[in-house]
Amino acid sequence: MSEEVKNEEVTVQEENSDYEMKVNHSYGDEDIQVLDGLEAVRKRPGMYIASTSEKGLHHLVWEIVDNGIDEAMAGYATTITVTVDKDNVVSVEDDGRGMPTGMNEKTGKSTIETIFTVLHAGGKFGGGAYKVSGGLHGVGASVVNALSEWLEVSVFHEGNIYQVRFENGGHAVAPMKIAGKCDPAKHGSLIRFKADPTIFKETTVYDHNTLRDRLRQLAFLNKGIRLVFNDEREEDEAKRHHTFIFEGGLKQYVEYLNKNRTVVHDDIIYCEGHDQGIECEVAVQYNDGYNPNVYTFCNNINTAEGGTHEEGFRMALNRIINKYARDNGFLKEKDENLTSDDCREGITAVISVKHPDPQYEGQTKTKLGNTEVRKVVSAVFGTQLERFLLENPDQAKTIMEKVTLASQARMAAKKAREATRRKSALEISSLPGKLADCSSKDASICEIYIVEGDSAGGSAKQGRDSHYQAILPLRGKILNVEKARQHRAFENNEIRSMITAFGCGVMNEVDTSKLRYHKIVIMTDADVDGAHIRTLLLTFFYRYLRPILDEGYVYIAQPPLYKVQRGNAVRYAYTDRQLDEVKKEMGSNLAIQRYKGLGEMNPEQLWETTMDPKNRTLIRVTVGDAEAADQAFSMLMGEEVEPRKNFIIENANFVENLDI
Ligand code: 1YM
Repeated sequence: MSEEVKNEEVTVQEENSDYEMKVNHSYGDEDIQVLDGLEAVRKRPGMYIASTSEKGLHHLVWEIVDNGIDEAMAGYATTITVTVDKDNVVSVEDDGRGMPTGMNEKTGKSTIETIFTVLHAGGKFGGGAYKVSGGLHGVGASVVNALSEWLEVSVFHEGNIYQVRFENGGHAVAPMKIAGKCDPAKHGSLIRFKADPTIFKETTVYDHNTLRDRLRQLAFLNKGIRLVFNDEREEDEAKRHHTFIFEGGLKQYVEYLNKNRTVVHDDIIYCEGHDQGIECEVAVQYNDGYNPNVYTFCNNINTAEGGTHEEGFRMALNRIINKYARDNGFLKEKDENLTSDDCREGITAVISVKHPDPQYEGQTKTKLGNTEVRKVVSAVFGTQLERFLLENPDQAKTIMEKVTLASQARMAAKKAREATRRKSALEISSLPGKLADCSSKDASICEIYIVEGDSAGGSAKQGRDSHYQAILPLRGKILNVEKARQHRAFENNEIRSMITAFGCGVMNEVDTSKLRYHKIVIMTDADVDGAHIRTLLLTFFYRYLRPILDEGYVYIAQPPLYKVQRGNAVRYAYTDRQLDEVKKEMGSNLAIQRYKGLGEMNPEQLWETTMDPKNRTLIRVTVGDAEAADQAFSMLMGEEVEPRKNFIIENANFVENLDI
C-alpha cells in the first residue's frame, strides 16, 4: 500500500461493531474529502491497483470477490457467483449476511455509501475477524467504485432489496433506498459494475481463462466455498458456466496439478493446522519428473518469490526425509545427507498460510517475510510427513528411491557440468562448429537465430546480415529436458551448443549481462513439427535458462505461410486472413504457393520475409505466471496426446507481445 493512501485524512475506525468515522477536519468538508479520495484514485490508479492494463482491469473483479470470500471464510456465505455479461459488465454476488444496511452516524450516509466512497472504509471495518483474503485488504470496494463508469450495490436482507447506484467517478446518484422486495429467505450482497474505459484505455474486455483459472484457484485455496463463474459472452454452453468447489482443498489442488503427470505414489501427503493465529495447509505428491513445482500462498495471494512459509516447508522436508532415510537404511552411515534439491525432485507441493498481518518483501513484494511462519509450517508439515512415512511404508519406499536416485544423479550432473564449463573455458575461441557467428561484439544489437535443420540453416546463413545476425542450425529434435535428468541434458550436443553460444551460463549460474545476443530468435517451420521443436526449445529455456525468458530475450520468428505472385509482383501472407486480404488486393491470375518449410525459401526470400527488421514480425516470448507455464510444459511434454495437440494449435498461452 502506498504512503499516499496511509496519509489520507479520512480514517474509519472500528468501535465495537459500530462504524465510526474520525475526520481530521471540520465536518462540512466531508463531501469534499470523499471526492478528493476517489479523485486521487482516478488520477493515479497505479497507486491503488497493479496497473490500468488488462491486469489492473481484472484486479477490480478480485477486489470484490475478496470481500465475498471474507464473508464466506467468516462462515456466513457458501457461494460466490461471478457473472460477466455481454457488455463486460461484471456482477459479483454472495449469499452472506449482506452488507450492513444501517446509517453511518458520522457521515450521515448509509454504511454502504460510506464503504464505497471513503477510501479507507473496508479495511478497518468488521467485527474483529481479520480479513485474510488478498488484494488491498478490504480497501478495494471504494477503489473499484472510483474506477468504474457506474457501480450498483444491492443487499438482500429480510425480504428487502436495498440499493445504491454510483456514477460519474463514484458518486451516489441518490441515497440508499429500498428498491424492491425479495424472498425473505434470500440474503447476501450483489455488486455490479462497468469498468471505466477512460481509465482502462487498453481494454475493458475480461479474459475468460484468467477469470476461470483464478476462481478455480480460489476454490482450491478455500475448501468448501463454492465459486460459480458465468460468462455470458461465451457461445459455447460448456464454457459459459463453471462451478468450482473442492471439499478436499489443497489435496485436490495437487491432484489437479499432477493430472498430466505420472505420479510415483498414490496418496497425497496432506496436513493442516494452526498456531499463533496462523493457519497452515500443505499438500504434497511426487511425480516421475525431475523438476520441483512448489506453489506458495499467503492469504490467497500467490507468493511467487516464496518466503518463510516455503523455508519452513523445505526445512521439514529435509529433516524428515533424511531422518527416515537414515533410520530405514536408505542412507548408509558414510553417505552424505540428501540435499534440499534431492528431496524436491519431481515434487508437486502447495503451501497456503493465512496470516492476520502478513509482511511482504522482495523485488515484487511477493515474498513472505514473517519469521514466525517458518516454525509453524515446519512443525505442522513435519509432523504429518513423518507420520505419513511411518504409516505408509510402501509409498515411503518409492519416495526414498526417488530422492536417493536424485542425489546420485546430482553428483553425476555436477561432474558433467564441470566438464562443460571447463571445456567452454578452454575453448573460448571455439564456439560450436555449426555456429555462423556475427562480427559485432555489441550484444545489444546482436541476434542469434536458432534454426531447424541444416538446409534452412544454410539459407539463413546466406541471407543474413552477418554484422549482427548469427545462425545456429539444430539437427533434428533437441532433447526433451522435461523428461531427462540434468546430466543427460548437459551431454546433449544441441544443448551444449546453445549454452556455449549464448555465453551466459546455465541454471542458477545464469548471468544475462554475459549474454552474447540480446535477441535469441527461434525460427522453425510453420507446421506441427516446427511447433514441437519450438516447444522443446522453450522448455529447455524455461528449465535451464529461465532469466533469458523473464528478461525478454527470447523471440519467435514468423515465416510467411504463402507467397502470392502476379506477374512480377510478389506479396507474402503470414496468416490465412492476410492471404484473403492479399488476394483481394492483387486481383485475378494469382500464383499462390504454400510454404511447407523454411527450406523452400531461397536466402533472399528468407531475409526479406523473416529476418529483415524492416519487414519481419518477431513475437517476444514471456512467461506469465509460473503455474500456467509449468502446466503448459508438463502437458506439452507429458503423455496425454489430445490436450497437447490442441495446445500446440492454439499456442497462445505463453506467447504474447508483438514486437516488430
Ligand atoms: C460481492 C461482495 O462485499 N459481501 C459482504 C461484505 C460485508 C459483509 C458481508 C458484512 C461484514 C460484517 C458485518 C463485518 C462487508 N461489510 C463491511 C462493513 N460481497 C461482499 N458481506 N456485516 C456484513 O465484517 O462485521 C465491509 S464489507 F464494513 F460494513 F462491515
